Amino acid sequence: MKNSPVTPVIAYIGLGSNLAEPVAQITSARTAIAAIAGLQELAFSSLYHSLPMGPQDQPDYVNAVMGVATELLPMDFLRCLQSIENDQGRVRIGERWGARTLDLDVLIYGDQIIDLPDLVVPHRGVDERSFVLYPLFEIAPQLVVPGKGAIADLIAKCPLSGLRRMN
Ligand code: A4P
Ligand code: MG
Repeated sequence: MKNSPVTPVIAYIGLGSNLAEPVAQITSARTAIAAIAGLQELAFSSLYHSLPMGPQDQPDYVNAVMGVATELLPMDFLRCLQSIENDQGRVRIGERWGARTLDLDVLIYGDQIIDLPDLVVPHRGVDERSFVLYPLFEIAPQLVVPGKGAIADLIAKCPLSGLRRMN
């Protein structure tokens, strides 16, 4: 019997970095993500300079959002992204929202709402963080965020809070 073909799901990944040359971190993460088997890059936003959310005694961030089509199941998708974080020197020192070389968040996975101990999708705060919403809107202006509403409506309520497009 033949395996039935898997229908790819459109997913969005949030990329963030504020240590060890953030622009280079984001650029090499993009290359590593695009090389994952069973995944294809569809879109990549501009890079954005953002002020830190959380502890203020840390450098400013560079953020971006990538759109992909993927055949990976949600937990496999998360594990692949975490191994890229680890490859790029991510150290988890326990401080919530502390500085990091690379953070990769599963923002959206198709129209799914996932609430597992290790994976919550849409990602918490996706509807109120300027450094997520503006790059997401740039590459997917018609998107409806599952359970949250049209991105155009979400962005209308979200101040830039110091966010600046870099390129
Ligand atoms: N996890 C659950 N759902 C997800 C998901 N959708 N995507 C779990 C990725 N991970 C998810 O993450 C902690 C745990 O979340 C993981 O074990 C995973 O199973 P982490 O990457 O180890 O830690 P974290 O990123 O510090 O925690 P958290 O609460 O996810 O933080 P956020 O929401 O990622 O925020 N300021 C600016 N300007 N720009 C930023 O990008 N990022 C953060 C981190 C703080 N301040 C920032 C930025
Ligand atoms: Mg995170």
